[in-house]
Amino acid sequence: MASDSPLYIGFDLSTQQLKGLVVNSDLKVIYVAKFDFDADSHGFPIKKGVLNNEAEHEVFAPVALWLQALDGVLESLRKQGLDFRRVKGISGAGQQHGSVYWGQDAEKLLANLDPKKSLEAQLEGAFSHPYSPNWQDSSTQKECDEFDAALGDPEHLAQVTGSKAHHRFTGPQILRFTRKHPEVYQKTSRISLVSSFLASLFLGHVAPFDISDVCGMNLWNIKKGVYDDRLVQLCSGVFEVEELKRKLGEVPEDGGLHLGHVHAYFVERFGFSPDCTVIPATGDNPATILSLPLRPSDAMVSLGTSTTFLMSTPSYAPDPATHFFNHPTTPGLYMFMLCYKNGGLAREYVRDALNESLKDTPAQPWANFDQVALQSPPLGQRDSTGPMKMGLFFPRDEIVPNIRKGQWRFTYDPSTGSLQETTDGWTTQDEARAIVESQMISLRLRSRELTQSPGNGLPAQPRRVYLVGGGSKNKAIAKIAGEILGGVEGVYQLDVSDNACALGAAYKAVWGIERQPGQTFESLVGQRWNEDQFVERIADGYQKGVFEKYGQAVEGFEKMEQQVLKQEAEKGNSKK
Ligand code: XUL
Repeated sequence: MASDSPLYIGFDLSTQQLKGLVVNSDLKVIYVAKFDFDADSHGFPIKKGVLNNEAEHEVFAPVALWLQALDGVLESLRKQGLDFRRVKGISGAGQQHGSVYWGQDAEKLLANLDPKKSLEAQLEGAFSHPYSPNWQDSSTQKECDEFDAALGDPEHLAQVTGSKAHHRFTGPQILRFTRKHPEVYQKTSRISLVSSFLASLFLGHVAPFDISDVCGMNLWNIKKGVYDDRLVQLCSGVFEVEELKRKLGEVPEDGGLHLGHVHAYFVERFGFSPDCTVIPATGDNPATILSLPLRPSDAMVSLGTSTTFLMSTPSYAPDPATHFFNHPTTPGLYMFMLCYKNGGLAREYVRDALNESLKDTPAQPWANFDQVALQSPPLGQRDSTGPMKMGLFFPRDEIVPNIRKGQWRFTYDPSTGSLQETTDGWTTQDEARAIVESQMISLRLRSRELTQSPGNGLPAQPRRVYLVGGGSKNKAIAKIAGEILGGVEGVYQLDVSDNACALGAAYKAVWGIERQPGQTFESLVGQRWNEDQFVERIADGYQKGVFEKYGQAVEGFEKMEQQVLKQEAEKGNSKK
């Protein structure tokens, strides 16, 4: 490619770092720069990127830290030799739900940025509040109860906004803010999400919310495409509704909209071209589904400390246990998300118990786990009509379903539908397979209404299953994922290390600038994406017979969850 060909930057402002990733029009990564908040920042007493006030269950991040990080990432790209003149578009991915409170002088300070100074040196005074509540915050139980009640119950709130009330969601956070800091709230001129905050810095004025990220607030009526007046009324607390509406601002529908050119600050300080255009930054999860041309009916499973499941789908079928967001680029599509609290840790506990029972400390701790999981028959069934073993394994409180931490083991007889809570016959060996099955069956149960038959008389299932994150390297997990979730084209590992969000953001910038009129993201990225470079087929998906057997197990699993939830409620262990 010519040395003056266009480049695009995708930023990823996440919990523990800011990353800037530069791609060309062919989607090839040219530069990556990182600023690790704990390791590279100075002046902030943070741990893992955040501060805690345990007494009130608050988790929050200093906004000035992010300014320092952006100064750092841009400097690092300059040092690596990036010719900023070639950058035609900028977009970003922000950790979802966090909010930034701008003060009365914000617009003036943003408009008059001085290229001789760093962003941190001149924008500290732009905020009415120095901190941004973080998605790990859980201080808003009271406000969540009010949000859930506002439309009748959690089901109705989920119908309208795509999710029931969650501690981290921005609406309940803002309501608590009006109560805890009423004077500061009044002095707040605008409220940004982390994503729109990032876009604001480049634009030199406060950017609107992104059409997908706005769905993480419990305020946006997804079907109507407007704020829900009843929820904005609740969220404004004792203050005027119109005042809050002004602080929130408009929400443009087009995820590829040209918000404006970069501010002169970036032109003069770094040598950006004056016509470099800012495209709306979105949330980190919506950006993740843009890291490849994910088609409706493809599923992405992120196997990290917690499990996240993402799908692009034309169906809108909200439920209090799941999330729906507007798709970040494609009107008429939605992003479906399951966000578990448990995942990797639960698998590690079983792995360690297994190695201990085998009196083995293998150099590769997963080797025995994989071997045992693969040797065990599906659902621990000794013969095709025997009882199925299944369980729930939650070392942490879980939200899908909403239940305290704990372990429950059952056997299920699919021929009679009978379910029995018992540890009889369970061995540590059985658990290696059972833990992975439990996680995958839960995903299948909750996504089954969204999948379609791929034709040829095959049952409804995803077209492809993409695995990302640490657990995707594990062969046994990939194989069991394929057996349970299906996937006519197979199970793939998406190998973009931990760059998925930043890549998705960079691709969004490419699409925003280079799309033909009416051209979708999927079409543009689909034409340019080099599959061999990023994905590898690592396991079979749909296998006739096994998939259907797990279909029976899904029925038993659903019953098992209901029974456990009922038992816990009766014991008074129900969890908010
Ligand atoms: C999603 C969520 C997290 C954050 C940070 O609802 O809270 O995934 O987006 O990554």
